Amino acid sequence: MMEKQKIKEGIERYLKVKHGVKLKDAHDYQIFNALSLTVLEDIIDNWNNTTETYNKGRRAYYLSAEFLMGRALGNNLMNLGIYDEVKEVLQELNIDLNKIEEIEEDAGLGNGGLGRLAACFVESAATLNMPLVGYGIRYSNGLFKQNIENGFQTECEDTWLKYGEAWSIRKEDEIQIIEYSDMTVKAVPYDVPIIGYKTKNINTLRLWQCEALREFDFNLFNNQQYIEAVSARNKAEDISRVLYPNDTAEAGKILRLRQQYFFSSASMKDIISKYKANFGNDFSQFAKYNVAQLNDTHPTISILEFIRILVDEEKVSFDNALSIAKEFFGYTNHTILAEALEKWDIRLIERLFPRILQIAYQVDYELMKELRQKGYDEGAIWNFKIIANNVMRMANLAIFVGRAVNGVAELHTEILKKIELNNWYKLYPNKFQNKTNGITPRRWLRLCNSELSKFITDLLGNEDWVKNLELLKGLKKYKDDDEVLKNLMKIKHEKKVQLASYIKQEEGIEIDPDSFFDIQIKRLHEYKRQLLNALYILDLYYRIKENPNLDIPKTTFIFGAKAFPGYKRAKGIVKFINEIARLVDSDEVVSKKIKVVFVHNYRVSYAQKLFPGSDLSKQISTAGKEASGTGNMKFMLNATPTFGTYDGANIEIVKASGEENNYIFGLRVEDIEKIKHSYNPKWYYRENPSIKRVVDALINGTLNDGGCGYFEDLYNALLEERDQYYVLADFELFKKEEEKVFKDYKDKKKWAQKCFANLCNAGIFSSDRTIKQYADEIWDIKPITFKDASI
Ligand code: 26Q
Repeated sequence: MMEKQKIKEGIERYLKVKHGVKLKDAHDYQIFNALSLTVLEDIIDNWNNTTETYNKGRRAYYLSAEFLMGRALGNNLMNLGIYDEVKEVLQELNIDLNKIEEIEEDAGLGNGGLGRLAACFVESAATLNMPLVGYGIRYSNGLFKQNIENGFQTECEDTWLKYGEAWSIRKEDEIQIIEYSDMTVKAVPYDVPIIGYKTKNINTLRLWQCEALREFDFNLFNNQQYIEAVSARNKAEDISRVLYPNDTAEAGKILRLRQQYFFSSASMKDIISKYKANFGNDFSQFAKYNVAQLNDTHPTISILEFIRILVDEEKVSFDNALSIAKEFFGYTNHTILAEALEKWDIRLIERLFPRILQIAYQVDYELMKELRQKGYDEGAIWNFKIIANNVMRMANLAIFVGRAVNGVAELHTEILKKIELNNWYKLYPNKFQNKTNGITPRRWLRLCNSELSKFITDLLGNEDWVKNLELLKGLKKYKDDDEVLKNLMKIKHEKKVQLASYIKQEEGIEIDPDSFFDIQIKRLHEYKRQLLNALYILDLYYRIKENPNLDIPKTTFIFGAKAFPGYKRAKGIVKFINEIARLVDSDEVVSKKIKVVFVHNYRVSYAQKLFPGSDLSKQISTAGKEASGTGNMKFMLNATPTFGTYDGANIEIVKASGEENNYIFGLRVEDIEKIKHSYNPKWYYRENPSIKRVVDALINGTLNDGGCGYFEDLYNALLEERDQYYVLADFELFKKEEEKVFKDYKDKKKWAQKCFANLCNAGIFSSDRTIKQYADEIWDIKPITFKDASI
């Protein structure tokens, strides 16, 4: 534990040496930096000891193109158990810790669920003392910043490093050299400490930054060819310059492929060189000490790079290299759609790294050999092939080589086994596993909702639940206790007041904390069906106009979502929601009953304010499309019922907390399976006047997209393109279910009990549970602390 005096001295010292200022003249960002460095300094010994200890035993690596970390300071102080001390020290210096936390830029190095999952996983692994190292890319620009202008989404770059970044250490002496056929670059590791909750172990997230071998070409510069002189440097820096802002596979961008190879190659070289340093050149022991998890197919080229290094540089035979790889890699799938699986044009691969393509052919040959031996005919083999139709199918590579293949929720894994990857499942039934996602209770409850955390701790008598979330079950005995339920709802109200004031500050919009907060926050996608929610709200608008006394609680509908900049239809939906917001506001009667807010630039730090201040969690994806969802778990953990389809982890949420405490509606996977060939949205449009009214609003001038064609496109998506996501088919069911919500909400006690039941049963969605399952069932790693080891 750090003493207060030490913290104070540290801040003053770092203000002096890093910023050249005295405390009284320091800006908030300088105080942020100085405080962060003070804490970092204090943990370095533990960090190095942890690394040394992990180096000696079996370790797992989490390879991920994305780590959506959000802010570090608050979480680190809390996990170290010094949050209150630091708060007091700053108070004595007349500084508000909260303000210092708020100036930290989010590390937005991810798109959404997959990236945030990686962040939760490394935190859980640290908390559990699990020897797990994260490997990723240090993008100089994270996911774009979103603005809303006149209802339209606009984007600009996310320069999160602009004030420097306090929480990582550049490891100049552990640079790796990465070779493409047309360029050679440096991969510079930046190590981020991953601080677990109340443990001395400090884990590592190693992010690679791409740099040129040389700063500039001196001769060109002397010739006054200034642009040419730095062009190689720029080309190198381009590789880790920006995170691609799409969260589904988008066809062949060469720079994206360079990025994938860049961090895959750097990570493989790093792992192999550490192995050699610790255990020598005998690779027969490699898989005993190392296991790597591929977070989707984005790092899958690691498999080929690994084999290449072993064969070409370490003189291991190809057969041996392949069998080591088969023990070394595991693969997690996060997508259901077959067409979203990553494929790379082999001409691109050949152009950038021809040797990798040769290796891929060799691996493919081994696969075919095995299939032929097992009696598969050539037609069947075609579907398994790694290289076919001039593309490399990354999932096939990952499944063939992987020691395990896992989905991220029960339904998702079932769909993989029965449908999408059925051919593979029949070939390797034992490879397939389920690992239902989880979230870290530290960030998603203890940090973002200290009020609810205190309530829990007071009832349970201690804070053990933070590390053992199943202990929340112990709250169940209070499920009928009026006092407890009242306190829970008091806290919820307090968090809604805080959220309302944040929204006022960020959006300039006033919302009523006494209204019902109905929230949908996630990436914008057609399959997630923000459009269904929006059409419902528009219908509600018409119904209130018809009947100003419509019996509903005053409701605030909140949306937060970034649309991929090139995804026109998603951007149309953003505009549509904002136009509905405007329409509602412009009506004196309706605006007394409902309000629509689209918060801009939804991100981790915003999420930490939204989940605690929610009354209803909207999870309304087309059944079978959402692999898991993790936002749904964050609502649940903050005592908020789910309003959702029977999809992804919603199913497990409802199983854990009871159908009666949530709102499940809509077509299920098997219903959709039955109607998919005969589905006719025009029938719904003709037969249901409410549907007709809201769909027509898209084209009859009620709502205006400024003539850009967005709304007509949405209209066509629903009626002319056969409503791929069954929006109209689920409309009436949605409406009935929301009516049920409004009715139930009237009974305050019963509502509180639903909230409470969700909290009590959220334990299984801790990412600690998920990580333990990966550790036991795939990685075969065990917790280890450095005091146990001889160092
Ligand atoms: C691939 C190739 C080229 C360009 C981009 C991509 C790409 C990038 C990001 C493809 C997919 C992603 C991200 C996917 C994602 O976030 N999936 C979500 O993963 C969560 C964690 O498992 C699940 O809870 C969500 O259901 C799933 O949608």
